[in-house]
Amino acid sequence: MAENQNNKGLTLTEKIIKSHIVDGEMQKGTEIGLRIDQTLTQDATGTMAYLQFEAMGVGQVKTERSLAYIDHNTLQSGFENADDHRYIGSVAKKHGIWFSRPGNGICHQVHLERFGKPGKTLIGSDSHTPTGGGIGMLAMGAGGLDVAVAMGGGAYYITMPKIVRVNLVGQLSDWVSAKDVILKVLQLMSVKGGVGKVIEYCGEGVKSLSVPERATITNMGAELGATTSIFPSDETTLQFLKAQGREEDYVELSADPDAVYDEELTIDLSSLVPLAACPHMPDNVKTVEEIGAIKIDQVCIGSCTNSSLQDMLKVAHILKGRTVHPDVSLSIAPGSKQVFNMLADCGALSTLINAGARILESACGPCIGMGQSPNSKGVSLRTFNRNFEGRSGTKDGQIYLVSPETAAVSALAGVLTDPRIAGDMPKYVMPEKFLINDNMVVPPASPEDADKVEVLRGPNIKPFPINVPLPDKLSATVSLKVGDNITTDHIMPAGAKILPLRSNIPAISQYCFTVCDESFPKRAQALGSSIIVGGANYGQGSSREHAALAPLYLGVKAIICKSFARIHRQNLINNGIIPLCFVNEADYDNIEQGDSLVIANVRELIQGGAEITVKNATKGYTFKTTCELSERGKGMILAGGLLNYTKHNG
Ligand code: MIC
Ligand code: SF4
Repeated sequence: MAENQNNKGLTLTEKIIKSHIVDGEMQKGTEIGLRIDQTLTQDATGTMAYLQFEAMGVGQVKTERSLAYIDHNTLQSGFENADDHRYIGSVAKKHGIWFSRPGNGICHQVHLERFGKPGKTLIGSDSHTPTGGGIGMLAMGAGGLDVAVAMGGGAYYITMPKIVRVNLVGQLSDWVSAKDVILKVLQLMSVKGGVGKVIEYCGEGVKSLSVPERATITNMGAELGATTSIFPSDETTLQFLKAQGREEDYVELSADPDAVYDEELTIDLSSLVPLAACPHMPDNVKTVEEIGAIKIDQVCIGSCTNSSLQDMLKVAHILKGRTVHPDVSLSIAPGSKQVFNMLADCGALSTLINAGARILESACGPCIGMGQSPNSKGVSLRTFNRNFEGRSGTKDGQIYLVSPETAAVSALAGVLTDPRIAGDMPKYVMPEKFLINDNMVVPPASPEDADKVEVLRGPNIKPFPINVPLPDKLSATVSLKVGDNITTDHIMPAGAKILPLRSNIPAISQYCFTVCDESFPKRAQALGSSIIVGGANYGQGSSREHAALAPLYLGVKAIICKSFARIHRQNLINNGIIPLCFVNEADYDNIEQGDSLVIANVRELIQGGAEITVKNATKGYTFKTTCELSERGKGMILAGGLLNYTKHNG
């Protein structure tokens, strides 16, 4: 193993990779294939993942445990979402997948509580799958097709990451919490600072953080663009597993003392203060004090980042005996049925209701624009992880990402408030045992009975587009030019109106890029074959494959940009859309929408792996691009995507 020839110790990430590697070598920057122990899907990406899984013709899943969660599209304002839930429930039953029913909670929260295991690998068709890093898993977000392949027993491919050691020292002060830690990391590293890296948390400070607090940090590590984030599995992990009645899942895990890291960062927890990510990027971080007492219209508490029992108990204690400010609408969504039930049993739910909180079901809800959109220009404080423009459902909504403490204290004050002014931090006691009842997780049929299970498809479920092999020459017009940090929420917006179309690519594609340019879908379709030009970190954010499938349906053949976000780039490759990067970033400035671009011998150039010359036929000049691909990646682009590739390569 190249990186450790001197018998140097291993990082925790390397240890888990070493025990799961099935293809390639642990050499930084090269592609490696990992055996995947567990998979998860959610409903907004799940229908596509299962349609793709069905298309692969695999019978029973080959993983140790696969789960299908329903948590995103829970607002049923038409038949579509309910049909999708039914489809996922039936397909799960047939193929050996456990089904977490609507109402059971947000996939990442439930998975942490009930199924995550230290030392295991997990991929999920959701970018916040790294939540599992809080319990010492190597947990990564992936496209639905990658999850389908893993369910079928195939390896999951990543670039062997660089590993960053974040050394935590000291201890958090009262009113400062895990959310402030990850906001600090985002401020230091930015939304593209984690690309190609795993963030490993170490040091004395780790001990003071509970598993749900660690999970808040690894969850929002997705916003760094990181492959994943991970904490060691220690005494605290054991306590958590014991409380969940799962101590048999415990293994102690940590990095070797002499492990070698690529980068190091120290954060003194004692020096942290309450922070907030200002509109419209999770790395636009300032101290709450610095932002000042801006008037707020809404507060939302929940999401996979901050919806644990610990978060909810804190909030209940802060709100106890008080009333939410008259100008503020406060909504609270407990992260799981377990959390909800326990809040009810201990009386904290009554405290929240009494204070005027609008209690929502255990689901993603407002985080994905499924209701609770703020008023126009409304200022909304949210304990969530993303504040991209328009994601809340209100285009001019001003979303600030904060901790539960800041959210609760501000909800009472009516203005953004540094919670440290609220006096002593109310004390809450975490129970030793959680309430365990997995009655909302439906087991799959036995393999013998699988044939008898009928897969129920509603009329909303349409076949997904499959690309064709790459031709020798590519001639296409630039249908759109966008700037830096384009998110998948720009490419394929979500929200209550559009999400029900997740199983219907022809219909959902009519919303593709409409946040940036209303006329894009019609124009791209009319062109028949086109190219999108982007800036740096193109495709950051969600794992949604729809951000590749909709452009594919509209005839997009290639993206040329300054750099890509990891999961989106893989989704493009999986669907045979060529991901090209400018060699000279200055060439970005010369291209305009409407320019006609030509790549002669594109197949040969992709195969050869050298620089790819693009001719701008409209302006009469050429420029160079790169398309760094593994042999497997090249195969996928040439074949027109992963499904075609596997058909021909077994
Ligand atoms: C998100 O937070 O953006 C989502 C919705 O959970 C997505 C998945 C999706 O688009 O369905 C994610 O993070 O991958
Ligand atoms: Fe759901 Fe929001 Fe978490 Fe995505 S970030 S999984 S939408 S709660």
